[in-house]
Formats: sequence, structure tokens, C-alpha cells
Amino acid sequence: MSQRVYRFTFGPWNISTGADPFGPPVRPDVAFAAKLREYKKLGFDGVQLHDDDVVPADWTFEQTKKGVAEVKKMLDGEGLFAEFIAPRLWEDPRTIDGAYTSNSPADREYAISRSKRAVDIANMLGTRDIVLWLAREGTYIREAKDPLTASQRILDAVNALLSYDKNIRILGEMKPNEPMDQAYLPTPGHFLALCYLTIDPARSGVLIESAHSILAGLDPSDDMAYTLWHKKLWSVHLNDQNGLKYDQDKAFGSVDLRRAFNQVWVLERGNFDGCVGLDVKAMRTTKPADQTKHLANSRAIFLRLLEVARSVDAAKVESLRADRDYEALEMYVLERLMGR
Ligand code: XUL
Ligand code: MN
Repeated sequence: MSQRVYRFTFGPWNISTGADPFGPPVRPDVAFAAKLREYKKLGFDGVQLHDDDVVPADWTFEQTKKGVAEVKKMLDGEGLFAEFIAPRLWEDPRTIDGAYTSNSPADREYAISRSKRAVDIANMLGTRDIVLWLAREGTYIREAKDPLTASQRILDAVNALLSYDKNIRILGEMKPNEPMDQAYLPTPGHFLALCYLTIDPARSGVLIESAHSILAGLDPSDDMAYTLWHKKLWSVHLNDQNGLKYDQDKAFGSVDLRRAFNQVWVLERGNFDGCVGLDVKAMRTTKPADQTKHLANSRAIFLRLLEVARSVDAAKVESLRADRDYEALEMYVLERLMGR
């Protein structure tokens, strides 16, 4: 039986002030350095970063180089590695109408150059992975952009980054809606198809977030299985989601333990060797002293479900499948989940 050791990561945004669209922060801001000190204590190995989690986006190249070197020193000091850099292409005024798919040529140019700068930061931090969450590549009204042109523009942007640096990998993190009404390339399957059209399919893959698949009405473990089968699942954002509403980023397994189990089971069976990233939010009601509990809990649930996955009797599962006795198979899975 496999005894692979998983590496756990999360982003600094997962320790947050609790602000939401309807109310202000309810917890004091935690400094970046203080957040980094929490990682090892919580059992995490690496950090996922937006470009501007590392250094402000408007710094010159010289300032950037110096700032990134300082962050690298902080990471090294904590024994942490940077898993990926994600250009934050959704806050600057020049990304109001989208980044790569904006109708403004100048704004599209801004998005590409900011993404190239994220590649530079990745190199300085010693990671080759660039995550693209295409937050604003979509529309509020369908007629606002031409979807044929938009698809080509996303492909052109990915190609521009792949040719800018021959070593980096691009991981698309797809989400069907929010902030846009409807996103282009709304699922991992859509981005996967684009991967094969890029100038280097071997360096084009996906990061799958559980909640994003659920929002698309899909089962996250099936999305993971499909992309694992393509050998293109290079990272995950595990979390949970209570139905079709805003992106909730709930603690992993907190809504549907069986759905969470199926994700862990497929990652284990599929020999997933990326990092186990958790993209989870503390509840707004959480007191400052407890603001990392959701991270520790999500990791603990993953490890508990891993024990369950490793205890599954594969021969028994196969024989129940062969016998088409799915009632017994379901009961077997539920009993394993209840510790029997
Ligand atoms: C958005 C989302 C982001 C990305 C990082 O829904 O999941 O946090 O994971 O940019
Ligand atoms: Mn995410």
C-alpha cells in the first residue's frame, strides 16, 4: 500500500480579517511575517502566493528584486517553499473589463506585462508554477465581448507566458462564475482543451478547486480524476461549498464528508504528486485567537480521510462492482466513513 507523504500549502489570504461585501473587517490584520510563522506550527510546508502578496505591483524591477529577496529570506528562515505565483489580475482599474479578454488593447497589454512580472517573481522565489485564476475573463451581459475572440485571447496570453520563460508551467484555476456572471473556460475540462492548443502542452495544466467544480454542478473528484488521467492535475485547492451560491471556501469536508472522501481517495489512487493546497476561509464569527483553526481542521480532515482511503479493501470494492451490488458498496463506504 502506498505511503506517500503529502505536502500541504495555503495562501496568506486564508488568514483574513473577515470582511465581506456587506461588512467591514472583524479581526485585526495579521502581518505577512506573522502569518508565515503560523505555517509550520499548523503542519504546512509551503506557501501559495499572489504576485502582490510578495511585493506591491507598482514597484520597479530593482525594488521588486530587493523585495522578493527579502521574502525569499523569510520563507527560507521558516523552512517554507513558494508553491506558485498567481498574478492578481482582478483589482487594478485596468482589469475592470477583464484582463486578457478586455476590450481595451492597452488594458490587455497591462495584463500580459503584469503576468510576465509574476513569472520573474516566481523565478526569484525558486518556483516554476504560475496559477491563472481568470477572475474577470467573462461578461455581465453576453453581448459585451465576442466569445470566439475571447478564447483566442486567453490562448495568446498563455502562449505569451510560455514563450517568455521556457521553464515555467501554467496552471489554470477555473471557476464558472463570481465575480463575473458567466466566465469563459468555466471548468477544468475547458482549460484542459486549451492546454493542448498551447505552444507547449507539456507545461500547461490545471489546479482544481473543490468549490469551483461544485459551483459548476460537477463532482470535484471526477474533475480531479479526469485531469489526473491526462497527467495534468498539478495542484488543488481543497475546500467545501454548501450548494449553488457565492464561493464559500468552507473548511474541507465540512459540508459533505463523502464528497471530500472521494477527492482524497482519487488523489491517492491517481498518485497525485502536487501539493495539497487548502483555499479555506474562517467564518466571519471566528475570534482572532481561532483564526487559523479552519486551516488546521481542513488538514486534519484530509489526513483522517486519507487513513480511510488507505483502509479501503480494493478487492471488496471490485467484487461489489462486479456483482452490481451498489447498495452494499454504498453501505461499505458509509461504514468506513463512520469508523467501522
Ligand atoms: C478565487 C480563488 C482564488 C485563487 C487564488 O475563487 O479561488 O483564491 O485560488 O487567486
Ligand atoms: Mn482557489
